[in-house]
Amino acid sequence: MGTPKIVLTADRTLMSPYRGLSLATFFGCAPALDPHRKKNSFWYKILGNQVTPKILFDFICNYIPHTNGVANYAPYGLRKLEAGLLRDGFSRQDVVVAHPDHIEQFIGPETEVIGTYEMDPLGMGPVTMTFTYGRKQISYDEFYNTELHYRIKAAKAKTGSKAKVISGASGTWQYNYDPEKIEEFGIYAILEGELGGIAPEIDGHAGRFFNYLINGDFDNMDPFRKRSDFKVNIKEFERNGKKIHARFVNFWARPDIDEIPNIVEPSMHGMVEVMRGCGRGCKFCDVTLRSLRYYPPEKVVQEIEVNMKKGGAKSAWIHSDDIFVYGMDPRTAKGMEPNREALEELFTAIMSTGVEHTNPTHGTLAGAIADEKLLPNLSKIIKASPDNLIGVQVGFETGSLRLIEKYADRKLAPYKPEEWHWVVKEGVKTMNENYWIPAFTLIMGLDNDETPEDSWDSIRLISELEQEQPDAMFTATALTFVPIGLLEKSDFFNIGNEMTAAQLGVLYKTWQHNLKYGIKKFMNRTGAKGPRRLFFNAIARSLGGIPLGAMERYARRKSKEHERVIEIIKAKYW
Ligand code: B12
Ligand code: SF4
Repeated sequence: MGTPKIVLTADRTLMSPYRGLSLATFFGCAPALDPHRKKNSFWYKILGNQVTPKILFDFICNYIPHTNGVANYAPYGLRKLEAGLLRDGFSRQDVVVAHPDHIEQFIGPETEVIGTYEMDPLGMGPVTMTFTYGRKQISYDEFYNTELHYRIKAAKAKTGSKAKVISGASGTWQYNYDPEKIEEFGIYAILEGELGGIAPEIDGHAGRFFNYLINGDFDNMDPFRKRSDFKVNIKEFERNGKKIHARFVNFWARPDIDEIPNIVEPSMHGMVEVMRGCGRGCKFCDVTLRSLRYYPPEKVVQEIEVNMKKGGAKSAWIHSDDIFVYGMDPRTAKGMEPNREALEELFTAIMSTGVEHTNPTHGTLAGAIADEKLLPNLSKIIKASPDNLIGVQVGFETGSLRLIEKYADRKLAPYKPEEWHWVVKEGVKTMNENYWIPAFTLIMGLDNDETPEDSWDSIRLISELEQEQPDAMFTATALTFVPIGLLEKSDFFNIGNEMTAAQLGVLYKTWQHNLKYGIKKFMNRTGAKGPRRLFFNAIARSLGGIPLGAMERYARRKSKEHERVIEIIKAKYW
């Protein structure tokens, strides 16, 4: 292949199977470099500026395979864009989804546009901000996104290519906070939505958008064009006394299901969508801003078949912002009661493809328990068992009834905010009984409105779960608040400077829980007994104990109150 008109790609952190370890897919959020590390420190002598050793990161974040530089798998959203372009008149020779490590071979004088899929380009996502103390360190997401843009820039310079670089997908809002990067990376334009961070759905207009780009229509486009179209917004930023101008293309659309093309090449991790939007309306969430639509089971099956036939997929990762909303008619289901028949039909169709395993990306606890037959029936269909556990990401958010009512009351529907603790406990029990394992996320510093009492509510709720259900299987990850969704005008929660003693307690409690759960799971997996068991136990404890030890040292440095919180947790909530 020569140099096609349109080159699409994503950085290494989004183009890796992470050796098949599902939790490792978030490893890109880990800190790569600490620019402030003191040169005379112990760690500087060992690792220089590196925080997570690059050799370890690059081993776990192994590149996807490629065929002559063409990526064999790509992020699902990028596959949608590719499919939209092919549908809208571009030929296969015109469009390539390039492997990031071979990007140079596709960039030349004939290249018109280079499109990058960016989920966390500057390391400002919630997981990343937690791991890098609020971007005081540089994450691998940012590191490899920067590397990709530098490679693109160098390849353009080498070949004299005038290709326009366009950044798309959910993370592009981050450039508003660090606009110098737009110039540094040589980005022509940023595609962004009109509200709350989430990317505009380009499915129905892929061809038109790229034709505008190729024809130079965005160079001087009238910013007052009619609303249904793309609008160019030349934003002005001031940084260190210098004015920066950058081109943003704003767009918002709600494509009907038949305007959303099916992927034609395999997606990363065998992921396929079954719905868009969620409808529960949590204020801190951006995906709920996409309106609710469901894929019919046949469309889901067609995409899974692409992943199976062309990508050798044996499992289907079902993208749903809340799977238990699938098929629901919000006009009639006032209490968000799940549509069991629609869900059964969906999962029956998914299993009919012959996949060995399937699991949804996200679900809610309230949805899981609102119909007592739902989870048992679904588990039967998808053959869930102790050897086929169903992992799902679930929002725990907070143990505070005040905060849950204020920011996420419909997350609990059909239950009431005062029933939240019961919903959490019942949800974990029901999920576990049916072999589902929730991976909980909590929000630290929600809208900068979290009091110490709210944090203690979270600590107590996790502890009660552990006491009342000692065999419960779940993980809990506390993430810092990032202003997206309806709270986009709020400030970031600055974990590096603003973490209260009680918030440190939440972080400590969640790590401590994961350590206990992780060891238990590991022991069950290895089936180790006797001295081997003791040996593995010691290794797991010392590795898992590293973050706990770091937090204890942090507490000692910080204040007596921080130390006291850790002591209380150890004495009362261990
Ligand atoms: C799957 C997924 C992942 C997978 C990605 C696997 C992979 N390699 O593909 C994993 C688990 C690794 C992951 C990690 C992270 N994720 Co994620 N992830 C998702 C999820 C669930 C689905 C993404 C998806 O495919 N959506 C469906 C497609 C169709 O939508 P889309 O991607 O936006 O694509 C459309 C448009 O953006 C556009 N488009 C796509 N690409 C391009 C490119 C160009 C050039 C153009 C012009 C247009 C364009 O066309 C598509 C069709 O309309 C979303 C939730 C969601 N509802 O989207 C969160 C989501 C994108 N993730 C999010 C975040 C923050 C992260 C992390 C930073 C972790 C965290 N929570 O802090 C990391 C960052 C990873 C990294 N290395 O950069 C947030 C982003 C929020 C925001 N607005 O910033 C989301 C929205 C979840 C949420 N609400 O918190 N994630
Ligand atoms: S339930 Fe989840 S996806 Fe739905 S609005 Fe709330 S946080 Fe967003």
